[in-house]
Amino acid sequence: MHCTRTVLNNLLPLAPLIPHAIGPEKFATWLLRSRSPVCCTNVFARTQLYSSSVSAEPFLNGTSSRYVEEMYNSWLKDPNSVHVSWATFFRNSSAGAPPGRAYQSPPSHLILPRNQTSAASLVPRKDGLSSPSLGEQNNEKLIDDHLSVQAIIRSYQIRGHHIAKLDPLGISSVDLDEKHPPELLYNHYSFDEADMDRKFKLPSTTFIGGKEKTMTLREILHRLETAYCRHIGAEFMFINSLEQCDWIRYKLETPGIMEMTNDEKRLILARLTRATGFEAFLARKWSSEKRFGLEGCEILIPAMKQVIDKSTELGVESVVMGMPHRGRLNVLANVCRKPLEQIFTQFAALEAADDGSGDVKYHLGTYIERLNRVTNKNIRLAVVANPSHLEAVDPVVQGKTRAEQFYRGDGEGKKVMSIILHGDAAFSGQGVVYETFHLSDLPDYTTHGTIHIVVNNQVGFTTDPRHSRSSPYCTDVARVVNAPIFHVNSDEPEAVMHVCKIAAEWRATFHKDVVIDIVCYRRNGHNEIDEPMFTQPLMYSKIRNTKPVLDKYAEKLVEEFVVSAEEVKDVRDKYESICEQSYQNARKETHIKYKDWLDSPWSGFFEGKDPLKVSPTGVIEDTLVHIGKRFSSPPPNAAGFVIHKGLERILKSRLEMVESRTVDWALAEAMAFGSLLKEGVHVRLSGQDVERGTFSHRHHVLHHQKVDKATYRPLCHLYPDQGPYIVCNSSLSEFGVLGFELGYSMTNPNALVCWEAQFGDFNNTAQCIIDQFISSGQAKWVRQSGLVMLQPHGLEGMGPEHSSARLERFLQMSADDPDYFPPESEEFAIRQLHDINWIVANCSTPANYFHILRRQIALPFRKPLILMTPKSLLRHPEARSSFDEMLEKTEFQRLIPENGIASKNPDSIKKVLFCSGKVYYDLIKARREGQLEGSIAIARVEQISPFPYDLVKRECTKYPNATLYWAQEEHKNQGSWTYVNPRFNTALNSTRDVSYIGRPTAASPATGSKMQHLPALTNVLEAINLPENTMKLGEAKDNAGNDMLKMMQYVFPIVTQIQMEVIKKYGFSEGREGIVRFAQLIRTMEKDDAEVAHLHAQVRAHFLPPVAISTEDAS
Ligand SMILES: Cc1ncc(C[n+]2csc(CCOP(=O)(O)OP(=O)(O)O)c2C)c(N)n1
Ligand SMILES: [Mg+2]
Repeated sequence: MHCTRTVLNNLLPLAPLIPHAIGPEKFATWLLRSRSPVCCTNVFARTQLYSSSVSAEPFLNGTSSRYVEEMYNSWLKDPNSVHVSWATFFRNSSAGAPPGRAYQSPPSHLILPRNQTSAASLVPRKDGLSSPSLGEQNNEKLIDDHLSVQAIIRSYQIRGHHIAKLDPLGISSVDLDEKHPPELLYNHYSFDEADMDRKFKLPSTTFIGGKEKTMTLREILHRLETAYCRHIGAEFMFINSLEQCDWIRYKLETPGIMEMTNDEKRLILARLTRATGFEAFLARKWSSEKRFGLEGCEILIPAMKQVIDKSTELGVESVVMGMPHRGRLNVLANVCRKPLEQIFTQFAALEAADDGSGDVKYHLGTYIERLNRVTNKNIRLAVVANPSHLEAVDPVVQGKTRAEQFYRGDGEGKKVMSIILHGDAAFSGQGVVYETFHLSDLPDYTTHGTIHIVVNNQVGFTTDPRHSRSSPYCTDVARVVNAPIFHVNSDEPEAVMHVCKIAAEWRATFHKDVVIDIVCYRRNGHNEIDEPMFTQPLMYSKIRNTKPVLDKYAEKLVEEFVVSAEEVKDVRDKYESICEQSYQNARKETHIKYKDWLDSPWSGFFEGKDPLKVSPTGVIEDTLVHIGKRFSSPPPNAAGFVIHKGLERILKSRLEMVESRTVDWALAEAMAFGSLLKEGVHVRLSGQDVERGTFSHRHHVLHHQKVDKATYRPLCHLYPDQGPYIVCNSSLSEFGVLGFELGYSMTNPNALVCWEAQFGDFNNTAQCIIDQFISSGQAKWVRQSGLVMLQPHGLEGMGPEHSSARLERFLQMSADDPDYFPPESEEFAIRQLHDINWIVANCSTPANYFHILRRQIALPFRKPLILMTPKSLLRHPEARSSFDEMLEKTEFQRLIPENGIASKNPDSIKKVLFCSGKVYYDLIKARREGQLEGSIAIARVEQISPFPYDLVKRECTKYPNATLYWAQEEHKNQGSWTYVNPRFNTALNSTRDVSYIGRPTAASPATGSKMQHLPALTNVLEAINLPENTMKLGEAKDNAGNDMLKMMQYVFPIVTQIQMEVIKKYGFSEGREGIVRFAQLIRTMEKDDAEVAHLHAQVRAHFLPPVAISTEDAS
């Protein structure tokens, strides 16, 4: 490359001098104008320049330098690979030939290598005969001109969009750049007026000629302008596929390709009339209501209809759409054909006939099945309900689309497709757009191409594009996935229809994303009651003087004699009377029905079901054994499948567990999935690294150690007629992927759809999906979802960011009333679940995990499940369950009561500790170590929300003499405490108090170091002992049996000395446990910290020699 540059640099002074007097101007335009006498002077000047010595090699200008570079590289590899004239040139140039001397014309009788055409032969003579050998000068110009024609064509294909007339207002630059790209300027090339009528052979990279192979330069430029610089600006030359580039070039360049029949034009007019009439009608009837109207982009409606018509014609049967506020009602009315009555009742402030809190009208979804009149085919149209949060619906739409494709067996996306609409500011501003694009080509997430339509009104609320994005176009984000982008002027309806047609065909052909950027304007303020002149005065002065597109287009068609003025009026009047009739009907309505706005109806799912009956979740032992064995085995009949040694051990220990009728966490999960698959339920598990499991515990995909990409998924091979199992590692996105899985879960209730966070902490980057969709979706949109969020949670000294799934946030968003104890009955649990917005749980046993997963499907309705899942418990020897806890007649335990020694003699129990999740194992260990099993009862609240009031009350009642505690490992302002505290009071009718045991409040979820983590945990555990069970120092022995008092005597002077600095800092107490922990800590301290090293030396000298304290706990 260095060499290439050197050669090129040598040659740069040789580039032709430019007649600057003409000023920057489009090349084509200039050439066309250059016939005038004024331009002749300049042409003359150029001609003179050609004869000067410095321009002896004029083909070496900036535009062709890349071409030259490629040729040079190619020549370096093989001198015969380039034309002999180039070979001579490079040879001479490399040998140091002075400027102007490097090029020598080849002998005319030269036999050319295969596939190589003489440049001279490309240029037909003016008389139409092929050109004979030209003289040396002519040859030079020939090459130059040939390169120039190629370069011009390519420049228009690449950069023509920059000067296309895209803005209907004609005031701003859609790509934020006023400049004309130099390669589209006349002075970039070496032609003059005399060349304009010369004919050139067209290269294979263009279709502008149609059937013609040669064309005059004038016509070439004209056709390029028509294809690339009128009202469509196409960006596609970055796509890494010649086939795809050619496909687009063909669709844009072929002469006459944009022509439309009169019928097609009339259809556009009719659709525009409806789009315009709808907004006008709403504006008249409800002038002060916000509706985020489409005025200024009414063409969106015919555009969407065109996409749908074409796609239906190409085989699509179902379209899932997502869109923001702008024009939403119009889309529902005129694209989906939602009954106008239902839309109009939304303006009437009526009471709702069904449950839920509802949403503003421009957020609601819909689902319609209807006949497409153009294609005469049935089509389903769904618009997914969405919150205010712009673009958040994008991944949800994709997940829903993917699921529909899955259930229809539409593996290539031929029958189901998605269309997503965007605003210009949101499209470039919101990161989830990027996250969604990155799902577009992943095997388990692709929807096989989405059509994105941007309503680019060149403003976002009050902010100009120049202040809202750094990229030239608002659509640049789509370039990352090689999606072609078509910018189009909204006031040119036929151009818009043309790109819509191309987009639909592109998707059907390549099954990849495509973007239509409708460059339009916003006739009103951000909404109808907003004043735009405050902030965009010039733009809005222009808008005031801009005719609506309907008027412009109608005038055009009248002029073309396609329609008469009377017909235009007639169509308008007709639509007006349709609206009026629906308005009158709507006025008779007394209620609105949220169900009318459901985007994903589950027909047949609820019918005939007892809403208070849960199917059993226990299974027969044979099922457990069968699944367990399959899950523990390499592929059957595949002896050659080489498994990693470590995995062999894991499989072996799994099998041993099955044989001993026990399960650990991973096995329980596999059994839950497997048993649902057996019942024909589809199971999908998605998230970062879920196939193996972040903690290397799951291993749902076994990898052949010798054959690349050869894998085996045991859970896909359990039963011949089982439900499909999908486990898929996702892109590194939470917002996008969680949204996707939510959408997936909405499509069919007979699927267990699980998303697993890498660590629970990371769910916060998906907070929008959690807040706007998962916790509130049913209330706002009567839409249910049984999505499971698996979230590794627990403070294990791994630092602040791998510790807490922020249980407290989920609990705070739970909608159960802390002051209401529902009536106790057989149906207590199911009624609670029925009424809650989601379930929040933190299971402590594999069996309970098994049951709660299965219960998701056993419920007669669907609720999201937010599950804190363990990390250390995945391998904890005590975190095991027996098959007995999973068999028929067993079920999910909302609360696991104390069932050890303490439960046998409840009256003598002094303390009852309630807890949830992993801390249970720390508590029982401390209780065991303190030999307190007979005096402390420990109960586990497994389902935290909805709160098991009945079971908590029962457990407390059982221990009338005990003090009640809530123990948690999370800090006091985190975890469950603030949620459970008032609910305990309600459960106990405020007759008994519940005290808190745990860490103090903190800003960060967990400490950054193990050194601080362990003592803090110790504090939690110590609280069990205090106050009644504090050991006397004199009685205490450490693990090695050393007398603690003696130890204290050794250590005390130092302890006193360092107490302020360290002990207090790390929260040690002087109890036995505290001393032991302190000693352990000292042993594990980093010695390279000066303060610690000093401390270490002192303590070691006085304290450690006589005692041997187990460090087991500190590991
Ligand atoms: C995530 C998010 N941030 C901010 C807003 C507030 N907001 C509503 S509309 C809007 C402007 C959107 O501009 P654009 O995407 O160009 O759409 P337009 O309204 O112009 O159609 C803003 C900032 C929002 N709804 N969502
Ligand atoms: Mg906008």
